[in-house]
Amino acid sequence: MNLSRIRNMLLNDLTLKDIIYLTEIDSTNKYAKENNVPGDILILADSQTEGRGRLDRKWESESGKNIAMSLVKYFNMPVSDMHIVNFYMSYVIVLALREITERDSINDFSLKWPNDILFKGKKICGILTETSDINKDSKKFIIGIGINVNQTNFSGEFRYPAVSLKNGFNKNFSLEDIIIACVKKFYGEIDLLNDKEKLFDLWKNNTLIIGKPVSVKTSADSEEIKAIVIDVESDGGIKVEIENGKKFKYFSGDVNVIF
Ligand code: BT5
Repeated sequence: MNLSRIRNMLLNDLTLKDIIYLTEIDSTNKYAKENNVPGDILILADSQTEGRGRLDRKWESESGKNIAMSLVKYFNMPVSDMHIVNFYMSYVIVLALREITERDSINDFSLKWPNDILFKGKKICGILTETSDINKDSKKFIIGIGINVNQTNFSGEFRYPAVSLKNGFNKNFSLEDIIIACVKKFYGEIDLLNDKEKLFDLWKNNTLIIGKPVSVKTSADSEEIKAIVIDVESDGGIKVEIENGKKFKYFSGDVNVIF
């Protein structure tokens, strides 16, 4: 990885203070936690041996071909707003991926509740946001981002089909360019975090799940519920309607669009 280019582009005019580059690590999020990495630091890894998703699920990624990074950031916000960081991050990554690929259409890159980015309906990026210091005004967020870039085969048994930029565009992409674009968008749009309603409007304008039939799973061992998505609300909940007209709102879990 050309670290000096990333440093030149990101450490001069943003509030980002430093970049930690690791060739191999268990998980960039875990590293940030265990080493008490301070705010405004970006951790990059070529390879993760124990990449994680939510609920201790695995994030699988071939060494050197993809992006695995964690951004540590402090935000002053009430506990009731903490979910917006996750929605913000997924939104800015969609903007960055559209810029890199020069594809503006929602049919290419779109958002799937709560924290996935899809390319033509398949998962290209996952985000794992972990928080600490939640009793303090200034809360610490470790925002972990995995993006499938130049890997072409995904052999894992994924709940949702996986795809990379290389699969979609038939060429290799520069990992450095994508890292730079994502971090620039993150700092560039950051005022959106002060306008929750606007952020959620933008998020909703970039998802294809509203109005679609989905199956909802709220935990690993819960039953799948078939429903239609009615809305994603600014409290982070997804509102769905089941067959008998009853409406439910979920704050965690997964949705799969039923095609
Ligand atoms: C996520 O969780 O999608 C969050 C992934 C976050 C990964 C980053 S990499 C840097 C940082 N350090 C870490 O250790 N993690 C973060 P979730 O929504 O729970 O989805 C996990 C599920 O996605 C798995 O159970 C698989 O089904 C599927 N999956 C695993 N690897 C994938 C991949 N490369 N592409 C698409 N889907 C994948």
